[in-house]
Amino acid sequence: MPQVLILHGPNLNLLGTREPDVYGQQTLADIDADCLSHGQALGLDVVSFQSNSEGSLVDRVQQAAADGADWIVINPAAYTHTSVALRDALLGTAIPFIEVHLSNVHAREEFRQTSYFSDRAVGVICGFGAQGYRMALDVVAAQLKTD
Ligand code: CA2
Repeated sequence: MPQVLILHGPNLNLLGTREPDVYGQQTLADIDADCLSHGQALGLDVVSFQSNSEGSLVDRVQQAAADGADWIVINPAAYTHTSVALRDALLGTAIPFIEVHLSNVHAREEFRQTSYFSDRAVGVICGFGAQGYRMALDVVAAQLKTD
């Protein structure tokens, strides 16, 4: 079964506890459970990982390459706008990835409109809340069919 790693960046462990108007009411556990079941329905082996630490996210990307992961779906959170290290890790693996954001970053502060990932992502989904992760998995399944 194709392996998909879902990576969540810093502070996303707080989902559902604060700022529900911006990020929705679902917890990260809710989102991960939904991704797991949606992935199963699509024939995908979905594994999720969240960290507040840049180095741990880099390590997890490198591990995904060693494990032979087929796709990565990543919400780098604040690291979207800062992390050359995480970008380099992703490019170093050559695993195709989709960038997801819960909020519409283009309708927010100017600094959120710079991404260290978008130019190398297969695609970017933002503004659809937790639904964005499902959409990303749908794309992965469709792309795998055409491979
Ligand atoms: O919209 C997104 O998904 C973001 O990646 C979320 C990041 C933000 O820095 C990006 O610009 C856009 C922030 C995640 C923080 O999540 C929280 C959730 C609940 C309470 C507090 C923070």
